[in-house]
Amino acid sequence: MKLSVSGRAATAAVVAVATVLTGGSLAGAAPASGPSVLAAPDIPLANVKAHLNQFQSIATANGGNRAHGRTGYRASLDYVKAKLDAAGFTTTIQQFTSSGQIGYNLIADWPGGDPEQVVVAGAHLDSVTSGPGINDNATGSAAVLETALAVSRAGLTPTKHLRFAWWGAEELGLVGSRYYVNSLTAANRARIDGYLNFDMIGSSNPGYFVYDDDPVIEQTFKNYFTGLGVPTEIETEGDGRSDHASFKNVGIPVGGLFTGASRLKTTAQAAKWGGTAGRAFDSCYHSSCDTTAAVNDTALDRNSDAVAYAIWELSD
Ligand code: DTR
Ligand code: CA
Ligand code: ZN
Ligand code: ZN
Repeated sequence: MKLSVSGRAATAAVVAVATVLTGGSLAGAAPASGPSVLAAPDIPLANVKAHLNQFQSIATANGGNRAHGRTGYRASLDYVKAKLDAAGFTTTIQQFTSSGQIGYNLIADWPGGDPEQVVVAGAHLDSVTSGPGINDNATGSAAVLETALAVSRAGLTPTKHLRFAWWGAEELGLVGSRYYVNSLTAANRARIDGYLNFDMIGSSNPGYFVYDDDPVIEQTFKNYFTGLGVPTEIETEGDGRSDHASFKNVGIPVGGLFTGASRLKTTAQAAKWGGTAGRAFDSCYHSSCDTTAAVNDTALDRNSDAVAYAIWELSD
């Protein structure tokens, strides 16, 4: 296990939990002594939703989707890249071919940190052809983007090197992420301490699922939700059905979050999380109704904050 939660991170965790418990802002919450530790920021839901609205507009202007090989995919990538470039990231577009069409991954490195210890957070940016792909997966794409922008706003100087990624052609079978992993040298693969995946984090009838993979990553997410008082369950709807599998298959520790797809919410799950039993977590999964109207704001907000929390903790 290569990821660890250091003393610095543990101090930050105490600050973060205290902030959650008091409901207060971070102002004045810094420790009285010791190194200057800053807790992960509260990711503004409005900023994440603004990205969703942009992805929705891009789909609407490009035939109703943001799928691999379609103009809405490249427009989505250009939107994310422009935000990252303006925020000081070093961005790279990686091109590949799948089903006879050109696809792209976008990689954004935050300058600094130990190049021998790299933490990667990613989300697939493509939709299916049948709809705009807002819960699947503008939500993960927007949360990773807004976390990257928060890193920039904070001027974060993490111990580890931070990398953010948006994958192409996930819907064709994890094509972009597999291409990325296969293109890494053995040495560069070994430098990746962990990969965090976010695919569907604003389902309309949400569950709070944490991937049961690397124990340190899993515990980091669980700690965040425990601080919120929100129970979680292990993700079981499709182990290996998203881009983390590309990393896991070559031995890289992985983790992630998920609010559910086409599986039905049980009575017990509705009792603990609210919502509707006997109904799909996302009844618009892979449909034309996967629009901004079908996103649960509370789930999106909690999960976006969890992304930032994990990035702050695991890069410390
Ligand atoms: N791969 C997703 C949907 C999906 C189904 N099960 C899981 C589990 C964990 C993450 C994602 C998923 C899609 O893009 O369609
Ligand atoms: Ca928030
Ligand atoms: Zn999908
Ligand atoms: Zn997806």
